Amino acid sequence: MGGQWRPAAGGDRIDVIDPVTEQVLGQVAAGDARDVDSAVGAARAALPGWAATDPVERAAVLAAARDLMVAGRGGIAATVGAELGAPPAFAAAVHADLPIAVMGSFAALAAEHPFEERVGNSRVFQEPVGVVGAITPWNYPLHQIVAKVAPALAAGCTVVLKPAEDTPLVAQLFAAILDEAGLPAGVFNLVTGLGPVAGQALAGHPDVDLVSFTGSTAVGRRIGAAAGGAVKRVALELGGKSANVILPGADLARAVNVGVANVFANSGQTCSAWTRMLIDAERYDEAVEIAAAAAAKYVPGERLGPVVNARQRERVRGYIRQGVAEGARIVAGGPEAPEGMATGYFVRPTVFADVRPEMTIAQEEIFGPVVVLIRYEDEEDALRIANGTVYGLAGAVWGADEDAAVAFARRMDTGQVDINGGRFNPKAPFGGYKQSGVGRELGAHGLAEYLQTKSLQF
Ligand code: TXE
Repeated sequence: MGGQWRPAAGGDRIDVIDPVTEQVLGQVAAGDARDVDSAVGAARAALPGWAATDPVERAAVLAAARDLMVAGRGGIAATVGAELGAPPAFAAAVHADLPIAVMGSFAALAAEHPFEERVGNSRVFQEPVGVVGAITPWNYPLHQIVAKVAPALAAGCTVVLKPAEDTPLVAQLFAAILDEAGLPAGVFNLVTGLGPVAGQALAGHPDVDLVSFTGSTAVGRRIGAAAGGAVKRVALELGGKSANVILPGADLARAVNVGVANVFANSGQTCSAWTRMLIDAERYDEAVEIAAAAAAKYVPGERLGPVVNARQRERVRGYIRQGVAEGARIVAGGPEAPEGMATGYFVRPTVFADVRPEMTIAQEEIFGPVVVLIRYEDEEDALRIANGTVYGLAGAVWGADEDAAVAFARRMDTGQVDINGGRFNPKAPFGGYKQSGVGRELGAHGLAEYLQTKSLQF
């Protein structure tokens, strides 16, 4: 904070555990309300200077940070690989390359964005919201950080980040990168610590102007309520239960294989994962066979990493047992530990068939390698099922006729839909309908979250 590394005010530290070996990887400071207060003070002090910089100057710092991330790609991948247990290829291609792409896109956007425009007899200015409190989860540790910090810095805001206690090491690495990129002291501040201690202190700090949170719906709801009470800006990226709708004419093998891969990537710990696969009754049995075969390729400890911690493992296994209890049929995987894996927070890649839309495993976010296959009768039925949860974060539609797939997607109550597979676009807005959240991340919409407008009339 304020350009300095320091221990927590209380002197406590948190162990960081490797989810593969269950051994302690390292320790970080366990910050508390006093540390948060100092960090917010540093961010407040740095705000006028940073807010007044030319956006092109801010863009240059972000571009430098992006270049340092490219140079440090191996270190980023190794760090996330260790603290999250991500397999090396996935750690590099996703946990490093995704945030690099996002940082690059905000560097470009900062340089291009019209921070001032004329509207009739007015000049309209887009000004930074102020001091941002960012609270991030462990599932895509660096991506979640960059998706908040990069637009905040591009906008001219200053930041206090409280990363997840499971994956704080890559956050430290990122802080060092921003410092090396030439970011002035105090513009970015990092407080590691526990959610209910450091996170809560940051979310409730009176001198934070905007709280941006990604995590569980339970915590997000509380943060949203507190922000409403304090009349402060809030952005929430919460859970999902996204539908993967395979229309009757679609290429079934491709849709099912890509669909299974989408869920099992990152051990199922993706808020936008297509965890409900919807297949027409006629081709349902065929889809079940393809999905079960696809799951067999996800060998725990090789292509499939562990989940992040013991609590998540127990939670995911509990959902699998619940699915069985409610009458769904396991066609791959199950609640037991994977064979021969006594160590590590591994869960067997699991495919459920005969799932009814109202079952717990078809309604609640499991956040593990579990996909449920639901049968639909016709397109209206598919739409009803797709829209029949409290969430609305993402989804997929597969169809031989792209226009028909797009028409279906337009009727889905969800913030982002991939058509026939889709491809990641760092400039496309990402965020939830319904209880999946408030606000958008990435691209110009993501930048707008960190700006407020002022108009001068002439
Ligand atoms: O999340 P938490 P958990 C979902 C997913 C998962 C479940 C539980 O379903 O199984 O949530 O995960 C901080 N005030 N997602 O318990 O606790 C915490 O320190 C302020 C979906 O790990 O919400 C961390 O930095 N902050 C999701 C962050 O919140 C608090 C990603 C997220 O942790 C806090 C993660 C408090 N009282 C989990 N308590 C997604 N949308 O991608 C905790 N935190």
